Amino acid sequence: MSSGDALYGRFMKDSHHLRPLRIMGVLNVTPDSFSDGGQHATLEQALHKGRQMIAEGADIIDVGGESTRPGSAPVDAATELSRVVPVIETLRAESDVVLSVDTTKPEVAQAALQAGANIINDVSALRGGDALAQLAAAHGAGLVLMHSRGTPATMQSLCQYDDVVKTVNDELLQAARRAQNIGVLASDIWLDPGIGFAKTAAQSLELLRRLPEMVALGFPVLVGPSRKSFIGALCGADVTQRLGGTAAAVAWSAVAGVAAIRVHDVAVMKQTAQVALAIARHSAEVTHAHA
Ligand code: HH2
Repeated sequence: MSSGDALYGRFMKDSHHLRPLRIMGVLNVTPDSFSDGGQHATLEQALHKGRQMIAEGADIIDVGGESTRPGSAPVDAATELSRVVPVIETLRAESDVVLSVDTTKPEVAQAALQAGANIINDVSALRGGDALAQLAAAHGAGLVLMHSRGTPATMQSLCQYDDVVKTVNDELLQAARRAQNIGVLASDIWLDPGIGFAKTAAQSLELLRRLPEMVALGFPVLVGPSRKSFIGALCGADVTQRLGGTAAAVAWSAVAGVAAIRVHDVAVMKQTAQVALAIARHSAEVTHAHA
């Protein structure tokens, strides 16, 4: 039995780990994102999708202006800014929903925070320097630290780990300590294993299986399995046909105790997480009562 199994057993007996779960809806204002590229590339399309996800009950909308899929082309800051800032400004004027900006560029993060974003979603976990943590600290914003290696051009050749879960957890903890030293509150730091980012399908599955080990680090955990290639590798499903696989990963992650799940299909995944949590809570209570 791995330490992940032991932790999982302990968590199942302790209903307190099943804290409220937030659904983060993905809003890619890009022409080339891996599953929805070009679908919300204009301001009107992006706002339509954002409003739809808010109506479906998204707790957070994650606005991104640069694809990070393997092989994607880098985008300059001016282009990224022009994609995300008008969307954030408009949604902020219309709604109290929590807004995050998916960027690794400090100038984009700064403009997004000024436009009303509440969270910086950094898929490089501060590999580019301290600037994103400094901005989060100065604005009292949340900071997502997602594990990745290399760039979209190189990440698929960077999947060598002895123990992928231990390495990812250690590296994220180091980044979190850095952010705390810069002044970001521990409760504002979210850890994310970076499903599919410099991870094989087997490694992504292992990170999901042992999510309770990341939850046990004490920071809120965010996970983004939605439509990703590990589902295609398992089921042979095209990127447009991965709803069932995504739902399985969402149910599992909810029960594992994550604080938030990043998804493209908000309504379906919110329901999936709600039912999974209700089942887990009930069985945890029953286990408790008979312990
Ligand atoms: N995955 C993607 C992008 N940003 N951020 C976090 N915190 N966690 C993730 O798992 C994550 C992320 C990739 O998905 P998507 O945004 O749909 O695609 P693309 O990068 O091609 O725009």
